[in-house]
Amino acid sequence: MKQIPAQPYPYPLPDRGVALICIDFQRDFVEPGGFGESLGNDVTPLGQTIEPTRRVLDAFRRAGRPVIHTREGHRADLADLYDSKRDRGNPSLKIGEPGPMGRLLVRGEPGHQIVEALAPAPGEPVIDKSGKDAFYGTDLDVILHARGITHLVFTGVTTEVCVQSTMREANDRGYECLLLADCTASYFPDFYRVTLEEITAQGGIVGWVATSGDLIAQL
Ligand code: TIU
Repeated sequence: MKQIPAQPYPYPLPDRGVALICIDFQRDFVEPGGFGESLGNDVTPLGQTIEPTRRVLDAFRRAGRPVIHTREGHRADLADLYDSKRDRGNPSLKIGEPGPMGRLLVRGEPGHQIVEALAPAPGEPVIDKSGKDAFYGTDLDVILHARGITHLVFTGVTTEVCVQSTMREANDRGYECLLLADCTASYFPDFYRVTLEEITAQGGIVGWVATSGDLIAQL
């Protein structure tokens, strides 16, 4: 068992059963013209996570360790879209409406795709989800159990929304969760900072936070 320098104390990294989970690195969140921007956000902070995450992804692949990707989005017929989600905040463009990268947050559209630098490799599961939490309404838990995964290393966007929702749920399901600080970002710098503090407070009540360099050094 290796130890990764982390907050609030070193993260135990076993030789097996550790998966990298890449949350919602989609053009709709990361690039201008997508869902994130339609909600009134400046998307630039999210782009800074791509290069460090690519290095982690490469390290997991080289080490032969499992990688799982998630995407937030809806069926083309929007049958899985709750009215509450569609109408919340009266956005400039609603989910399902045509935008610069196709229909907003709809599966199969250009904006729904994961950015090219972090594109899934053949054999890496991709979890499509309609909510923020990647366990809600998906087979993620079954896939993790089938592969004997007990430890999850989190990267993704945005920190306090889909990453935090999924990490909290994973923690309650008994997974040992590590978030990589330089591989996650928010549209709101304060929310990013406070989410990392929340996760590690109270003795790591949701899990651990480390940097990608410290993890890669041990992979
Ligand atoms: N709006 C926002 O910060 N995030 C989302 O809507 N989805 C994800 O975090 N993936």
